[in-house]
Amino acid sequence: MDTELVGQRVVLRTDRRPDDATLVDDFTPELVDVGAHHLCPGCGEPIAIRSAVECIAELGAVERTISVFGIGCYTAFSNNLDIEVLQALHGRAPSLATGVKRMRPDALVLTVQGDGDMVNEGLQEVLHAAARGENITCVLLNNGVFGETGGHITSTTVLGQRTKNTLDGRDAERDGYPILIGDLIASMGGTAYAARGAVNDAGNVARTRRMLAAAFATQERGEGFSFVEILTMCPTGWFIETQESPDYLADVIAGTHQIGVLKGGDVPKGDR
Ligand SMILES: Cc1ncc(C[n+]2csc(CCOP(=O)(O)OP(=O)(O)O)c2C)c(N)n1
Ligand code: SF4
Ligand SMILES: [Mg+2]
Repeated sequence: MDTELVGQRVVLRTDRRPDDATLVDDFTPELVDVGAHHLCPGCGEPIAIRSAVECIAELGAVERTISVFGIGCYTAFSNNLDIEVLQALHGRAPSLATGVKRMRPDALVLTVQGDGDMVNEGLQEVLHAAARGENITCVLLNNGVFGETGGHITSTTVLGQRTKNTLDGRDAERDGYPILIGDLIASMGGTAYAARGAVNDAGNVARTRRMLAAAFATQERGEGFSFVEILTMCPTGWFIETQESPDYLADVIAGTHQIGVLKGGDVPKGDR
């Protein structure tokens, strides 16, 4: 592959690119290494995590941020991040984060968990952290499936959603109803801020970033537990074409897990 300078731009000459294709200048976001990662094309999780670390950078809190990751596809993406990452046992991130925050009250402490990790494997952990009003921020990447282990049903899978073991869609009589975890957390006394965003289009990414910023601000003011659920695409686990997954998120997942602020202020009008 050859490169040459054309004006201010570096032009790549390859067999596969048209001659006038250009490599734009370095848009590498601070804190995110764009080296190879192992998530699927079209996965929403890297977008959600990138949004969180960009908020942390804007806060100027990079050096004192300690994140605690659960176990799921997103865990591998922690290798692409230049922030402190602790690895929790499956479902236990809120308890580990509690210990970190109590020992290091000046740190900005967040957890990153999937729906299988948080709502199946470790539901009591996040509920008790919220009930105690722990001054931490828990981020949920909700794709409605155990993605890493093959796309099985989780407690957030919506009615009618196809998963590996509900190929004809989740059925309430057979499989029960989904847990609306964001609404449940919002109903708890120790929760100062709760919101549900999504990364299926640019508008929702921007909105989700405002939610993350509001959650971190809540923690910085010492107001108690903050929670941001982010709906993420999982075309592999949903068994659909990659390009269909943003609309599938909007039509199927967000129809039940409705996007908006669920508790607390700090978000501009237009978000509920
Ligand atoms: C105690 C324990 N049980 C089960 C597993 C297997 N396991 C690893 S990742 C995973 C799925 C996680 O799903 P989710 O949290 O929704 O994250 P996603 O992969 O969808 O991002 C499971 C069940 C494990 N590692 N440890
Ligand atoms: S299986 Fe789903 S959650 Fe996991 S990397 Fe692929 S698209 Fe993302
Ligand atoms: Mg999941």
